[in-house]
Amino acid sequence: MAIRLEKGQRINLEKSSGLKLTNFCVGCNWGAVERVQRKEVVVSEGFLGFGKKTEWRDVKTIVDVDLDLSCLMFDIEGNPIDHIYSNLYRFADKGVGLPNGKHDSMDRALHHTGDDTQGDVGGDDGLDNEIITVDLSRVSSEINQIVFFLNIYNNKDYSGDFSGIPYASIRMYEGTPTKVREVFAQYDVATKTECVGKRALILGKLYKHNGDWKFAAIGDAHEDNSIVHTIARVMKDYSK
Ligand SMILES: [Ca+2]
Ligand SMILES: [Ca+2]
Repeated sequence: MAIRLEKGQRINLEKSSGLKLTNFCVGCNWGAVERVQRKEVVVSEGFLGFGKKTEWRDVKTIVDVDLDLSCLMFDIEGNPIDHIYSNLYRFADKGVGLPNGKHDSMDRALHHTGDDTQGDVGGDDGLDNEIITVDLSRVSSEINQIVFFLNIYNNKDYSGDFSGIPYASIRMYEGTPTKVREVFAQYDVATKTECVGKRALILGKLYKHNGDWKFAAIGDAHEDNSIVHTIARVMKDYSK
């Protein structure tokens, strides 16, 4: 039975079998927004423009929703060591003082499966749209905490908040990006009332305590308009 995470909850990474969870996926699943609009559509072209017929119909349009799952790694003092965020973020040329996005951690313990810029179309497909795979046994010994967060990328299609997305959830599970074997813990985002007006969510962090990895569900929502703001926030407020 998967743990339903609550804000502020801390859990041991121990399965019901007693074994430790070391190899798992942190995945985010969400849906594109479907809107029904009343539109005038041509039902008959007629002849040379004469006799053209139109009528008003309900037309379904899909609005792409681009959520971005990312993480930052820190040492025990809270100094940044490494990062994973979409490689579509090219900060190095823009003078914002952040490195470009990348999908692999330097120690190869974490890997991002790639930037999904749309969300599920036609309903929940049961799979996560962006996933960071984690192998705790390979995490560099200097890394003491890994903070996961989620942003809504401000694209031309969707500039709303989490509450406007049909569903968005985060989970930790065993399996692969295309096959979920066993869900360990789950956290629903879009249903949280505190996410109204918010475009960034600090999900939680993996942290080492007396040599054991644990997970703390943070669940703090913020209004950040850009991942740049969220990265600065994580470094300042969530790195220790
Ligand atoms: Ca994305
Ligand atoms: Ca999905």
